[in-house]
Amino acid sequence: MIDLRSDTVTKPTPAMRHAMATCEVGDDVYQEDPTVNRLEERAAAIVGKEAALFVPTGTMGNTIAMKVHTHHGQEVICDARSHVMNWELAMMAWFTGCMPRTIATTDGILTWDRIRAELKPVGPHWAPTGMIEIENTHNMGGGAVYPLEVIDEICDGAHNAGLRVHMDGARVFNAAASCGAPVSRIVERVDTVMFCLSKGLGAPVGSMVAGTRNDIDQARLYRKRLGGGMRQAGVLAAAGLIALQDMPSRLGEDHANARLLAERLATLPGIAVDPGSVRSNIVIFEVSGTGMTAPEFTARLKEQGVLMGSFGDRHVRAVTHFDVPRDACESALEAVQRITAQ
Ligand code: TLP
Repeated sequence: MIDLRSDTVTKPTPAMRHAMATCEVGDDVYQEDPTVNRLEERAAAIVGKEAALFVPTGTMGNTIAMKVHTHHGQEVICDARSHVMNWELAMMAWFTGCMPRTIATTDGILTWDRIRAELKPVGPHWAPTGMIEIENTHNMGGGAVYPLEVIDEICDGAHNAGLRVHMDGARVFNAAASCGAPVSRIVERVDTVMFCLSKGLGAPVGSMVAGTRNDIDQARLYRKRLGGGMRQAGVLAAAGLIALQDMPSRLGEDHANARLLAERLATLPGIAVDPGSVRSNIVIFEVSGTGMTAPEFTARLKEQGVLMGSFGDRHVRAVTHFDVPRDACESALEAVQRITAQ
């Protein structure tokens, strides 16, 4: 099977498995796992923040960050198709007690002007704005990448308004590979960033939340409350360290493969996609012109040995990653060609 459903499906590399088998471990709830400690220090240094926390999932990382920045009864401003709004089982409401205040966009990229129009002060009738959340790259926006100046403007505007900004940077290393700036520059002005080791970076498990020492001390307590206090987690952190060392520099290959997919898909009958909009490793395309619904399309594709994800009735997503090299992408395209020709 050629699995393009997500970059979450990547399997640990031999170097990761070796590191997992041989690393030193301790009890991380006592902060005594030397490998986890090393990963947290390394991650903080790479993103240019005071401290970082290893969490089991991106969902937990986002949930914790939003809890650190808000109080019950506030609003979180985010894009209407953001992961925190649509894919995290309402954890924002469930754990932080906040409501999302969503903004509709074409590609998931917010601007300060759009955000400013939604700010709410304390008042007798409404929930005040608690924080701003932005997603980079934007998953359902087809892997769209925030321009640096847009992030800076959002952060400056938010800070002047007394608000904090969290970046869901599940794929922020893809954003870095796409815009050519280091992750530390991308997240320079955001208050916290969550990024995943287990997506394009290929680690089997884990995400990081980074921010000020004070925020991360609080985040550690929320992680424990959520049941995320892991013990000899060094076996996972060891793979994360390899992910940070070996994988960011190769993400450009995934982006080139995504571009190839989009360019060839655009030539096939019934498929609509703008290859120019593909900036990272995600391609979302429309299949209604083929006469098939998106679930029918992906079911047919599966019969041909290719897995992609369907979103709603019309949209299909392909995500390129380490375990699907260029020749496998070409085979996937041939499979799509076969089913659109039938
Ligand atoms: N995204 C998954 C699915 O949940 C949709 C995927 O296959 O793309 N933020 C963003 C932007 C994400 O794309 C994801 C996962 C997460 C957070 C959550 O990470 P996990 O799955 O580790 O909780």
